[in-house]
Amino acid sequence: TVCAEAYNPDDDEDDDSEPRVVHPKTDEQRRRLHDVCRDILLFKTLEQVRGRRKGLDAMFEVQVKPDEHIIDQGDDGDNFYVIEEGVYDIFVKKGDHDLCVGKYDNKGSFGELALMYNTPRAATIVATQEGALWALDRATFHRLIVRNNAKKRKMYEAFIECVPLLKSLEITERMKIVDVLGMRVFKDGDCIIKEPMLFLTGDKADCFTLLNREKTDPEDCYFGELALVTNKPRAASVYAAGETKCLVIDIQAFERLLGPCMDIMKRNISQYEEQRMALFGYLDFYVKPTS
Ligand code: 1OR
Repeated sequence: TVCAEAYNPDDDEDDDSEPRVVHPKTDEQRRRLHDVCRDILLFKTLEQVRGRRKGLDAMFEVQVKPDEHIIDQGDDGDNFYVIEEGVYDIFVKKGDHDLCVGKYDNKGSFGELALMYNTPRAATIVATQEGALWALDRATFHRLIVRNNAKKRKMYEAFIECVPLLKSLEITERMKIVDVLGMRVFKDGDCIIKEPMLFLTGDKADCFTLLNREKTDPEDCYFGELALVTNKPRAASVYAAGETKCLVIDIQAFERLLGPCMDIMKRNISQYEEQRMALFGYLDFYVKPTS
């Protein structure tokens, strides 16, 4: 069994030679920002690397008006956005039309793809009402998140390779999964997966969970099957025995990155009999997402 290396926070170099962006905030602003960023997975692994603080320092508040385009598909990426409030439609070009493919309802984040992969904006984001966002500039995003991603790739590469569901992905695709992994830590006795599911905001599942119990002895390293957190009630509960670290993937982020990979996985089904069961459960969910 191969498991992920433990992360050593001392590895984190603090390069003060680089300009640091700080937008001063009132205590009240800081509190609000802290609240909305708490569940943003991209920030989750930064918690251990001082970077989170820098990220929050650099963020600035943006008030938006109804019908305002926050992002236009095809543009260069300027900022990453975290939603404080408001409803935002997501449009993707299909032929001459802009197709509405989803929306953010008062939570979540967007605008990471262009910054992470140096690509044009992949979708258009339009405010449907007055709202407020927190923005993080491209340079700071790059310094914090993209650099952190390189470390995450090293840390979790081996672990990800062991997850049957993800085995059939190309290495580059697997690495993209790593980019959107976040870490959640549970204390002894905490219920990780229960009925109804954990990681539910409201009553809807929005994360996958990969169990990654870090132990000194790699042979003792345990990870569950990829436990897909769906809206369906689970037969079993999972409790943390000792401190347990869970790698979690935001389902929306997964879909954004790997929609096309589903085809690849489907193609491979016949070759990977063992994966079949896992895949069917997953694909079933993917093809017919519960609303
Ligand atoms: P960006 O920097 O490319 C647009 O700027 C943002 O819209 C993008 O980052 C994502 O954060 C967000 N496909 C691509 N980008 C999406 C999508 C999406 N949904 C939100 N964004 N979808 C696939 C459509 C074929 C929708 C998946 C649910």
